[in-house]
Amino acid sequence: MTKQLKSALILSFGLLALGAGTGCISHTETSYTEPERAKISFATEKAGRVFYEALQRTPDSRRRTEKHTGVNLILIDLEHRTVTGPNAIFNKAVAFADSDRNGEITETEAEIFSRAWTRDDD
Ligand SMILES: [Ca+2]
Repeated sequence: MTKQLKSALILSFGLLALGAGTGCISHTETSYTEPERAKISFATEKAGRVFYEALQRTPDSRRRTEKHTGVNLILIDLEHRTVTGPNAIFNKAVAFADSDRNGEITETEAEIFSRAWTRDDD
């Protein structure tokens, strides 16, 4: 073992011991985003009611989206969370329901959306 390698190992163990003894530097930052709500109309009152009732029954796993990014070094732990607001789930639901992308949800589209969207299996 060369003298330089020995020095590097001693320095590494020293840093590890310092980190274990004093704790790591940890920083978590959270930012919130709220996209603009999608514009949509409903062909009938029933289409709107079916759509909104299905949206209300949205499983918890779909209500909020979070994205984590992190960097974890020996003594430094940095994390950034991005939390997306409720408009994101509304926009996702509209994109799912308005299958022909004409900006209007029909009763048929709302019924299909209602059956598919409220399953909690994905
Ligand atoms: Ca449509």
